[in-house]
Amino acid sequence: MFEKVLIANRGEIALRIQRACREMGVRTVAVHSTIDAEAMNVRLADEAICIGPPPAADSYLNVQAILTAATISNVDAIHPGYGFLSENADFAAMVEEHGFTFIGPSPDHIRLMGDKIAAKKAVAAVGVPVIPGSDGPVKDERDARAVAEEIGYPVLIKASSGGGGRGMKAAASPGELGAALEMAAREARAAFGDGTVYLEKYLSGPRHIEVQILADGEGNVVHLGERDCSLQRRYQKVVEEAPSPALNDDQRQEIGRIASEAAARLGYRSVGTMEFLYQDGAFYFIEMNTRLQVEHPVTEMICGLDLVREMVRIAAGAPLGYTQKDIRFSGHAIECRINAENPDTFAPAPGRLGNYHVPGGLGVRVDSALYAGYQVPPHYDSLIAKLIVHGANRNECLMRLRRALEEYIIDGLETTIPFHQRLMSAPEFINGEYDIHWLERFLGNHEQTG
Ligand code: MV4
Repeated sequence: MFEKVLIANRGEIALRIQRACREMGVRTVAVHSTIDAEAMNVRLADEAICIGPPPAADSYLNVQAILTAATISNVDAIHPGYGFLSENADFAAMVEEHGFTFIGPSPDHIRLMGDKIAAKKAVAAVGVPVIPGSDGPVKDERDARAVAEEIGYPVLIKASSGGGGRGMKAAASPGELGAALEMAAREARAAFGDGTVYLEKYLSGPRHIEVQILADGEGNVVHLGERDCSLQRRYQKVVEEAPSPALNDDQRQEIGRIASEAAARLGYRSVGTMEFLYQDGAFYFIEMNTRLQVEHPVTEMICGLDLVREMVRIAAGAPLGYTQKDIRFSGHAIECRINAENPDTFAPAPGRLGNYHVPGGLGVRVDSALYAGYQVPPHYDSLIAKLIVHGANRNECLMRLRRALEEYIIDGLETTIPFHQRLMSAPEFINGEYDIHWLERFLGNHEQTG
């Protein structure tokens, strides 16, 4: 087991990783930008190293500074958390080249899954259902038109280096295809430096269901059930839950089996999330994430595993030590992402916390690094806390969530707590009958997806 781990992240996820390490007797090194010097994860770490000024490019994305900090503090391994460098294959490879263990999947798998065309081919080859579309990139309108005629409109043009909705454009008819192709390629080139695009049948009202995978790289793989992440605004998840209210047990077992068998055949190691669109009773793979996800706590709450501990153990060479028959699911969990944003406009609203009171009681978990007097900086993502509740069933979670949201006091800045409270009384949310577009309808802005 590692003696010391560097956590190359900030905020709630840095604290989350630190907690798992501390419970395992593993010492931690926190790296931070100048503005994060007083952050809770920095205070609670065994060592802290400043790696640069506030801009992420100069600090949390500064590979040289992070590797230098790892060398100076003589750590055994680096955990990237999520975001920042967590899915940067070059960073993972450099970490290993510098003699540290990267706590996460192999650089090859990170690279493979970052190329959406290659990822789709790789998982299709190991039995995962994918969305009908082009067999590889579409080079020009003639190419695209031929595929679109075959699969039928509407179609969606997507960036191969994309993700999170950027470089995505829908076309409802042949006349729209040329413009959609051009816009997607231009946006992809600007955002990712790669204008490669591919084409898929556009699913108009799916749910977003993702399967959590855990593998030791020695052929032992388990799935830890699914998460329903359909409640999104501008491709940002706002509420996630496990299990999905849309699936029955047969479907749950089927998609879990497909995902874990695929991970085993790919020789996958560490955590991974296979993202699917679910529509009319069928699943379609869209992407695989090679990182610990923001919403991992809802999975932890229903299966009782500490996913960060499992990542660290696997990276240190331990076998999984259990098989699918040992995984027991219990109850339901829902997570609300609480952002430092105006609850109506969602405009970022950084500021200094006054009174701060965290909800508690049976089945209530808060993952956050906030404290009274903490100054929320404007330089990073606006997520400041995750309120997670667990209950015997979904209704118990809804009651608990309403109660916990009322208890949660964050004075001194605007947060999205009032938005979540409004959501808790929406009939479609209460009934679990929402697809990926429902929230934007509920919020009244009808921006289109593609
Ligand atoms: C799609 C789709 C419909 N049809 N692909 C959004 C970003 C990236 N994860 C892929 N995404 C989508 N791909 C086809 N063929 C709809 C979306 C999509 C979406 C997917 C999951 C969760 C929220 C979403 C919001 C808008 C669009």
